[in-house]
Amino acid sequence: MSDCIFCKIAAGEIPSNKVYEDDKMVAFKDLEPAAPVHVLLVPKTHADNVMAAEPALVGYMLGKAAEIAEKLGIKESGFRLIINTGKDGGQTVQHLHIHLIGGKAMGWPPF
Ligand code: DGP
Repeated sequence: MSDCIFCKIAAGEIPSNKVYEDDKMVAFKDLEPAAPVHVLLVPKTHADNVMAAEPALVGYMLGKAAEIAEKLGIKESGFRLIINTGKDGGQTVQHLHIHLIGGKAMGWPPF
């Protein structure tokens, strides 16, 4: 989508702090980190949200999240994966993204 910020980041048209990239997805540091480690996993093909994305792609990204967590040094201590979806889910960018958050102990429930 031409006016989608995450499409532009994924295509390298807007700079970001990338920590991972392959032919299907990128992962880059969140602009407003909620924890010492906070990256966003974003598919290169546009999908408005998790419901609009191919399930196989979502599964692929989840597998990569574990790999990226290891690369970022939070595999042993633990981490959280979040997919905000829709208005009540708190989604502000309408392009599927998985938050990978860690580097501190987190509570539950998160709201
Ligand atoms: P969500 O609320 O789940 O839609 O989260 C969107 C996240 O995207 C939010 O934590 C801030 C982040 N974000 C928004 N715009 C940019 C940007 O241009 N660059 C980066 N790195 N992160 C962004």
